[in-house]
Amino acid sequence: MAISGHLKRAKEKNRRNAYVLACHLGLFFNILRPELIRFLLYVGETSVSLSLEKSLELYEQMYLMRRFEESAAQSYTERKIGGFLHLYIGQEAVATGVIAATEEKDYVVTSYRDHAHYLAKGGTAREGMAELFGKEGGCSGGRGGSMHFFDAEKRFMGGWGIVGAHVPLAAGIGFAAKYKNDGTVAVCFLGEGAVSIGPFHEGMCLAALWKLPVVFVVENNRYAMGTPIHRTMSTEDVSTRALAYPMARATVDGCDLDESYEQARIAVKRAREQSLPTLLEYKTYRYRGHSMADPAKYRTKDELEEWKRRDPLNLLKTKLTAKGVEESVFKQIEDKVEAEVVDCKEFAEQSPEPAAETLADFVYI
Ligand SMILES: Cc1ncc(C[n+]2csc(CCOP(=O)(O)OP(=O)(O)O)c2C)c(N)n1
Ligand SMILES: [Mg+2]
Repeated sequence: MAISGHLKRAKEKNRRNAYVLACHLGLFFNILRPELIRFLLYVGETSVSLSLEKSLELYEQMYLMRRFEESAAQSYTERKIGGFLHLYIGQEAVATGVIAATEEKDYVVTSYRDHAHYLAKGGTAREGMAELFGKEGGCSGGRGGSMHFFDAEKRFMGGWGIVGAHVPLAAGIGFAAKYKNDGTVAVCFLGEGAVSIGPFHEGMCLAALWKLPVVFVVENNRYAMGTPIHRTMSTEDVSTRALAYPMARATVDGCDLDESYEQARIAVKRAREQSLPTLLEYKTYRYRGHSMADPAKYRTKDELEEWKRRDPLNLLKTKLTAKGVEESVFKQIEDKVEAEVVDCKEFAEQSPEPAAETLADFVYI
């Protein structure tokens, strides 16, 4: 009896061991499979660099983003802008490089830190600033403000305030593109603070399951409001979120415009030609607080200074100077942008307030 009991227990233990081994092997292959896909997808890709002319055009765009927001910050302190104001300063190479890799017909959707994405998608500084001022001439008729820039005609699908909630929308846009077979791609920008939230996983799950032409761009600026990433994730490698679905992934230097463009170009091509999603993690940093109301005391001066040494605008300028672009060329671009920023503020100030009788327009009651 004692022997048969012993044998029974030994058999059970063996079964348990076999089960644990099978689980480990399953886990191993589950992780290996997307990594293999990732490797195969990159094989045969030759890099395409930005021309000098295009780089200068994008420098102008980045300089406009920077000066547009510095001007907005000034207007905010003058109380000309109400509500929230989340600045993108420091992250410009991400939106610029990624959107440069798309076509006009492609869709972009993003979170509340949306001014730069709107400008990169063809939005005007005038309509952007008027939106911040809450005026009729704004891109959302003055009803959206900083967090809700929209321009459906330009295929800029907003400006969303609920963290992660726009990720399933991006999957929906990708689904429509695939259903209509119109060759368009959806690009979804989100913060690293969104990758542990339910809707992020719902969107990722469907994009992988239905093989949707979507590029998810996580802008990892290391903080979600005042919470550093190490307090909410067990890994610093945000791109590993792609492994579960599985989906191709890459980690990108978000300060370097060329790399930003190149990795997005590969992902957009994959979406357009093979109808496959990608998760790109861009390592970046915001120089200001979460919003104008945040003095950002949760980080050290040294940390901020270290990131500022890799300022995306300076990095690009240094690279272009090394290629022979003279200071006078930058000066010309910067003067043009300064005039545009002055003009957009004047436009915003002169644009009328929305009429009182339109108060309930665009509102679901
Ligand atoms: C579902 C939800 N929870 C909480 C908030 C409050 N909130 C606004 S922004 C934010 C942090 C998001 O950080 P991240 O995604 O990293 O974007 P970043 O601000 O760094 O661009 C939080 C928690 C919200 N808007 N929505
Ligand atoms: Mg963040």
